[in-house]
Amino acid sequence: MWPPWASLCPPTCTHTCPHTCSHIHTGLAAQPRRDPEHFHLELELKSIADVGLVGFPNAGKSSLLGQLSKARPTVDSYPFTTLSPTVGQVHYSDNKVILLADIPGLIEGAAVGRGRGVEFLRHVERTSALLYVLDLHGGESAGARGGRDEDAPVRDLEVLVKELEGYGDGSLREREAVVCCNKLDLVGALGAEGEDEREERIHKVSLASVRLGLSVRSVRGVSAVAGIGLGDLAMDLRASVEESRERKRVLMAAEDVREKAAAAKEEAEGEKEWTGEGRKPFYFNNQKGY
Ligand SMILES: Nc1nc2c(ncn2[C@@H]2O[C@H](COP(=O)(O)OP(=O)(O)OP(=O)(O)O)[C@@H](O)[C@H]2O)c(=O)[nH]1
Ligand SMILES: [Mg+2]
Repeated sequence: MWPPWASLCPPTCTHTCPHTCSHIHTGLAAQPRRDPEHFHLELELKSIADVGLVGFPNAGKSSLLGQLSKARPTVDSYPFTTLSPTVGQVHYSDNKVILLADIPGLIEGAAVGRGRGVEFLRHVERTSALLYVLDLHGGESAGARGGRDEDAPVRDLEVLVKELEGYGDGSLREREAVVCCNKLDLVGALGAEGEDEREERIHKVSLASVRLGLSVRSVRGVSAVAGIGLGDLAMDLRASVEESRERKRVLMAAEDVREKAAAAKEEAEGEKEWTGEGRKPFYFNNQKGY
């Protein structure tokens, strides 16, 4: 509505200044009521979670969400079991809570419209951190090679990062992250014998995350089904979220200081400019020109 202060006068007010009346009068004649304006608004729903789980179909995202929180998303051995985002709460012993969002699996080309995952990337847009979920046993790309492929998790990570880079302004790629190598129970021989193989695969993923320049807090080997490494993973997620929030808080404080300094400078320059007689004019709401 124009002018912005006209709403201070009730619609029945016909006074012009100078006058006295009980309501706050703005010094202008009351403006005639205008017809209401009509808008077409398109609202987009975005989940607000602290951590977003991203990974290929079948990597075990929903299984992890189910283990870390009380959420019970559908888990099955076929790809694209999850068709809509699910948010779960992770509770810590000191009563802190963080929210995890499980989204449908991403596939190569998601950023240009393949699969359904990209539709849901908007749900992780506003998260503080990402959890990359990789299938350490084979990974999605292992299928074409007839089963186990020790380099598949690295390739999966590369593809995921490329897809995040291609989404929106590409800032998801820079987000604070934890990489989780799931299905550890299926890699190598059972017990200590298979330890070297498991470590080697996780090491390869760690090297890849450094090479890709991700802001990775840790690379963890876990098993959602066997319950291996989940406590450490939960602690890493919390640390990532807290660090990311702290960084945001510092950036906002710095921005605030910059804005205040700019306003003070502008005001000082305004003082200098005023060469007229008497008091400097008062600008309503700092808006020159009214
Ligand atoms: N052995 C083993 N199997 C696992 C593990 N985590 C998940 N799985 C199995 O992997 C399959 C896929 O798990 P989901 O949790 O549905 O995978 P997802 O990433 O949510 O899959 P989409 O919803 O299709 O994207 C299921 O059969 C799980 O039981 C694990 O740590 N070890
Ligand atoms: Mg799922």
